Amino acid sequence: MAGVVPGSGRERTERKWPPPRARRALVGMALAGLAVSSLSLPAAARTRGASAAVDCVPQPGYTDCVRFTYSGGDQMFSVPPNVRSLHVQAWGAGGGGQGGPTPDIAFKGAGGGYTQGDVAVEPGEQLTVTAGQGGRWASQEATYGGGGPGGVTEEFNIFGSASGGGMSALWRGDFVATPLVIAGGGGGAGAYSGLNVDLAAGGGGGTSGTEGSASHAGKAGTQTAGGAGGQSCLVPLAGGRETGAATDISARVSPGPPATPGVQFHGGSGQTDPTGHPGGGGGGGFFGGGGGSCDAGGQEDGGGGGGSGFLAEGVSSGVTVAAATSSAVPSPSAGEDRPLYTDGIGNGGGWRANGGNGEVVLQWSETADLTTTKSADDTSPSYGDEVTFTVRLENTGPSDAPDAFVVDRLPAGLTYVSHTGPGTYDPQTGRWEPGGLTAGSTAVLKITARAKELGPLTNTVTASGSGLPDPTPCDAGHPENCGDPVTVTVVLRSHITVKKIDRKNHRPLPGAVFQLWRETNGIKGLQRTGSSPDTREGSACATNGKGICAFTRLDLGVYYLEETDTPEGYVMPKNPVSGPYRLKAHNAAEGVTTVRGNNREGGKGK
Ligand SMILES: [Ca+2]
Ligand SMILES: [Ca+2]
Repeated sequence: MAGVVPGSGRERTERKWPPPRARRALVGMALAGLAVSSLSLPAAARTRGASAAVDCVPQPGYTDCVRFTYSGGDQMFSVPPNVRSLHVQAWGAGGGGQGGPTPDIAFKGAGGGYTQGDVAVEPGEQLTVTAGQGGRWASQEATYGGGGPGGVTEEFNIFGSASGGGMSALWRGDFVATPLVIAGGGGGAGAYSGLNVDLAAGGGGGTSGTEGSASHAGKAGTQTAGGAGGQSCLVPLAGGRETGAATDISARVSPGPPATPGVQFHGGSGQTDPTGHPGGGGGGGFFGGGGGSCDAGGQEDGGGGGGSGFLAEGVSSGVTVAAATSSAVPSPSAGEDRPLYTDGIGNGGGWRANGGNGEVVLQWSETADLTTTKSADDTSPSYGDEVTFTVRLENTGPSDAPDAFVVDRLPAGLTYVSHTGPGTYDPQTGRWEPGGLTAGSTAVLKITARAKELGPLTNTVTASGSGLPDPTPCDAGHPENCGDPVTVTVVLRSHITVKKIDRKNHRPLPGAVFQLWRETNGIKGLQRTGSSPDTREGSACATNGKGICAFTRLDLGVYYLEETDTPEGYVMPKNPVSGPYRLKAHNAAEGVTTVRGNNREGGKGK
C-alpha cells in the first residue's frame, strides 16, 4: 500500500486513522474474515441462532402473531396444532452504509425487499426462519442471510466498503432446503475514496432486486440468476484524477480480485482493491445481488446489487416488492408501509452505519368456522311414517376442529328411530360428535324419526362448536350458521286398496286398470267431464298378479274408482265407476279395501 494514496489531502489526513499498528491488526482481521467467509458462506449462514421470537399483536382475522428478529442464525418454528395456513411477512435486511469524513458525505446501503404470502402448512411441521442480518459498514464479512461481503482493501479503514444485507425467509425444513417466502437483502455501499459522488447500491428484491447506479455497481439478482458483479476497474488509468492531483493514478492498474456475481441465496463479494477502492457486497436473496467493483476512473466505488425476493408455487396472496436503490437517504425498506413494520427494520445503512436487520412475522388463525345445514327427505310426512333429517356439518377452517359437535334434538312428536353418520349421536341430548373435522371437510348425520303427532313440527340445530373460536358461531348471533330450521307438517293420510277378482271363481285378476278420482266439486257422484269436474288423483294403476292395486298417501276425503281397462278376456262392468269411498280419521289407519269382480266375455265361467 505504500505510496498508493489516491485522492485529496483531506483523504490522506483521514486515512491516518486508525494508527498504523492497529491498522495492521485490522487488516489481518479483515483478510482472515474474507478467507473464512468466502469459503464457508453457507456454513456461516446455517448457524443455528437463538430464538428471537416475540409475540406480537395479531391483525384482525388472526388469533396469533410471532415476530422473529435477527439472532445470529437460523430460528426454528413448529407449526401449532390445528394450524394449516400461515400468513408470512418478511423484510429483507438493508445493506451497510459508508461515507466520507462528515455525515453529509454519506454513501448509503440499500433497503431490503418485502415479501408476503399465505403458506399452506401441516400442524407440527418444522420450519426454519431466517431473519437477515443488516449489512455492516466498513466490513468485509458476509452477513447472515446470504449478504455478500464488502471488498477488502489493504487500506482498510473507515472508508472501506460495506457488506450486503441478508435475506429474510421462511424455509420448509432446514435453511435453504425448500424456500417458501424470501425477501431480498439490499446491497452494501462501496467505499468512499475522496469524491463526494454517491453511487447507489441496489435495493433488495421484488421478483428481482434493483441495481446500483453505475457500471461498476453490482447488478440485481433475478428469479433465475444472481446479479453480475460490477464492471471491474482492471484498466490502466491514464492521466490524473478530476482533482488534478497526479498522484500515482497510473499505478492503479492491478487491483485485487474482481467483484463476484451473486449466486443462489448469496450476494456476491465486493471487489478487493489493495489501493483502497473496494466495492460493496451484494444483498442475499433467492438469487443474490452482485458485488460492486472499484472505480475505474475517479468515480466512487460501486455498491452491491439487491437480492431477489421469492414466492414458492402454491403460496397464495403473494406480494413481493423491491426496495429502491440507495439514492434515497437512507434507502427505506420496501415494506415500511405495513402495519406490523418495525421502525428501522430493513432500512439501508446511512453514513457509517449498519443496515437495518431483517424481520419475519408469522400470523395465523387458530379458528374453525363451522356451518351446519339441514334438510328433511319429506316435509309433509304422513302420520306414522318415517322422516329422515340430514344434518351436514362443514368446517371451512382454517384450523382443524377435533372436538366439533352439533346439538340437534328432535321435537316432541318425532320419535327417534335410527341414525347413520360418523362418531356418536345421543338421541336424548341431541348431541352429535362426529369425531373431529379437519379443515375443509364435511360430516353428514342422518336421523330417522317417526311422525307421531299431527301438524307442523320444527327440527332446529341449537348449537355447534369445536372448542376453537368460531368467527360466526351458530348459537351466538349467527343463526344462519345453524342451518335453517326444518319444519315438517305431519298429515293424517289413508289408502284405498282395490282387489280385482273373477266374479265366478273369485280368482285374483291382474291387468285391470283403475283411475282414482277425488270428490272436489261438491256435486254428489263422480263428474269426469264438464265445466266443473271432480279431480283426477294421480296416475292409473294396474292390478298385479294378486289382483291388487293400492292407492296410498291419500288425504282424508271422498274418492271414486273408475275402471278404465279390464283383464284380458273379461267384460267391462256396466258401471265402471264405484264409490264413494270415504277416508276419515277413524278409519285412516286401516284405510278402505274394495273387491271388484268381472265377468268373463261371452258369459262363460268356470
Ligand atoms: Ca361458523
Ligand atoms: Ca262430485
